[in-house]
Amino acid sequence: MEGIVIKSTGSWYSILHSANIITECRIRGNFRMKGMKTTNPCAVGDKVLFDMMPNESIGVITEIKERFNCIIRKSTNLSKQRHIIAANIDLAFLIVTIASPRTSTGFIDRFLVTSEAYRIPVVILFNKIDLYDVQTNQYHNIMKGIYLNAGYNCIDVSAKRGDNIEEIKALAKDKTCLFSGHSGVGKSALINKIAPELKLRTGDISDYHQKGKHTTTFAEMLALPFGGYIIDTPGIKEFGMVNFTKEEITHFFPEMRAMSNQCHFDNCTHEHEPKCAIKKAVNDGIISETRYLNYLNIINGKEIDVEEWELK
Ligand SMILES: Nc1nc2c(ncn2[C@@H]2O[C@H](COP(=O)(O)OP(=O)(O)OP(=O)(O)O)[C@@H](O)[C@H]2O)c(=O)[nH]1
Ligand SMILES: [Mg+2]
Ligand SMILES: [Zn+2]
Repeated sequence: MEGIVIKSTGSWYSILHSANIITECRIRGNFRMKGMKTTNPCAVGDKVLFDMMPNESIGVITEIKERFNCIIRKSTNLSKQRHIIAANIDLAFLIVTIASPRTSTGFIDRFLVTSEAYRIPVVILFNKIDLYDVQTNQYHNIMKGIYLNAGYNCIDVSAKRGDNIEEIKALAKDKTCLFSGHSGVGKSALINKIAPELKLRTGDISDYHQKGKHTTTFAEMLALPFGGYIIDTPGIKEFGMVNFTKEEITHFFPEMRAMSNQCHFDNCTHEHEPKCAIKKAVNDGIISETRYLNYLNIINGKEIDVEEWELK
């Protein structure tokens, strides 16, 4: 039988198959995707084949069908463990908050680079705009400007007030969408605003000040009443990137990709080479310095976040 993984707890997988039936399945202990060292062999969004256990209502996954994409992270840059967040995604929403909690541009850029690598389009949602004061609003405008300039669609939203929810609905309709971001940014709250009938659990106001508090504990794919699916995920503290080469990483910064063939050297890393078009564009204010500094951190395997610096 064939179905799609809509929830995974690590040991059990909920498989949605014909006529909207959900079957709980196990996966064989020795099951491994060829050449993939990940903590989870199978993720939400995977299309799988499974066999029913004789005389039981549970099944066993026998095969994972080829993915058209998936998004993988390491728990930190230094860790070797890789985790597949979700598979077969049409669109990723990265939920960002300026405060409570604060999202750094380093985190955003590691997420964006990874999504570019797997060819997953990203929309950045700046949530909790109802909480902004003059200072956070100023910071937000600079941050949003940086990502608009890099070519990303950015939308200001408020799960509390309902600002721009219709815009998210229009983008999500008939697609499989991922909702990702730190714990407490309001992923589940936004999904509840998009589809109130889902009644997802959200954190208490006091919770999101506590580090490591996770309200959503497992990734889950949810059907939207107007068509399409949203995958709600547990908040991630750090987005460690899997290893890419320096050349690849330039390619995953769209504003650099567009310009890198103008560098003097074909294999320019845009770090110290003369006649570098990227460095010139940063000096001329065409490419954001914050993005460029994050790029340098990524190619040098550093995990420093720009939030201690001024956004440029
Ligand atoms: N003021 C305000 N609060 C919000 C908004 N969106 C979410 N919250 C609050 O932020 C807290 C966290 O929201 P959740 O939806 O549980 O966050 P989450 O991203 O799903 O968190 P995890 O499941 O832990 O990853 C809750 O107390 C929400 O009520 C918003 O737009 N404005
Ligand atoms: Mg949640
Ligand atoms: Zn260069």
